[in-house]
Amino acid sequence: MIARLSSDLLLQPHAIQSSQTESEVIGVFNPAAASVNNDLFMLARVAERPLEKRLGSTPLPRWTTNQETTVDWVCNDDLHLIDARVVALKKSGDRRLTSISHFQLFRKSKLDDAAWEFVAALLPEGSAEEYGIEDPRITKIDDTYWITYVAVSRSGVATALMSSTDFVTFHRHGIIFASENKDVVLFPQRIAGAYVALHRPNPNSQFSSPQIWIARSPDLIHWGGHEVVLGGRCAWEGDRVGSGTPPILIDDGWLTLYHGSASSTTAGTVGRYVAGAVLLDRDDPSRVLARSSEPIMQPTIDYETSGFVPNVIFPTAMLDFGDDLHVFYGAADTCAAVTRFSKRSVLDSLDTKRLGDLKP
Ligand code: MAN
Repeated sequence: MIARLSSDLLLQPHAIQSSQTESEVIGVFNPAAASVNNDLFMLARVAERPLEKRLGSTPLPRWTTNQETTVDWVCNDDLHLIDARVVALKKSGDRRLTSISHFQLFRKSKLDDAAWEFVAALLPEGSAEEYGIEDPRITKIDDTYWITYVAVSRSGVATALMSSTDFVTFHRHGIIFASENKDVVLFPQRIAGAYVALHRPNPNSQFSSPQIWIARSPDLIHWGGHEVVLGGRCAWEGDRVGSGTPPILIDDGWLTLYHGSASSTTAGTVGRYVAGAVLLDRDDPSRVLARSSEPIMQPTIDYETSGFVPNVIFPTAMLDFGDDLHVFYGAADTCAAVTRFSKRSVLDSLDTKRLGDLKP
């Protein structure tokens, strides 16, 4: 771990308005962030669950085409609890989420210490977003803010794209990486003439450690040129890895944070999520120049160690303030928080001998 210069809680569920009268907000977390002139914008995932309780049954929410949630009540005997987030239906084996997420946009001036103010809610749309939208990441390319996000439905977990030039109007561009694929982050400029993304094609390949891949596109919609970039071979990233923060270009190359999780040793719980850093070659970002051998950030503060999913640090944005980096992240799938690191300390922590770890 490296020293944090500061850590601040930004948003907590009790202060967030639910999108539905009959739901309660249980999390506001995994926030995308962007610096726009004198303002900071944060687009956070808001998770809600139905307020109504019925003895012996579990409410499983989903969006309808009428832009509201409906609830499927399933008898507890017909379910397996996977963890706090997910259940499996015994009959079909299909999985469902116990909460449903949408996005809320917040704004704050950089010039004063005022609180984050609510701007707008963005709700799921269409059947590919039936079980909600999750984990947005923002990358500015030329004059447009591109937002990759996870779309969850009965067809699985896919990544969709939306864009905005003003944070007032948002355009949806549909699915860009089909199920199972999430944790997609875009580079802020074309490299060798192509748009570039890091993505995570499947949670656990049966042939390898979990992996982060790279892809290229002529238009941000059609993706190809896929290559593996890194695998998670250490215990702290041995169960899952996924890109976290859209890469930033610094003197040494592309710097990006990713999350890694360890397998859980207790049934019904989620393994611990921590953050690692990786430096990629400026001209060929499929080349790892250095990366963390140990996590740079682990859950230690109470709002990171306890919450809806305890012991989760999920980095989703990194803003470059010269000597300092501000890392925005979800804490315990409950709150949005920010930590400040010195850029030097992150770079000094990277292991130049640890590359992609792709060999068997
Ligand atoms: C998955 C997703 C994330 C969540 C982490 C930790 O990767 O559901 O949104 O933050 O797990 O629970």
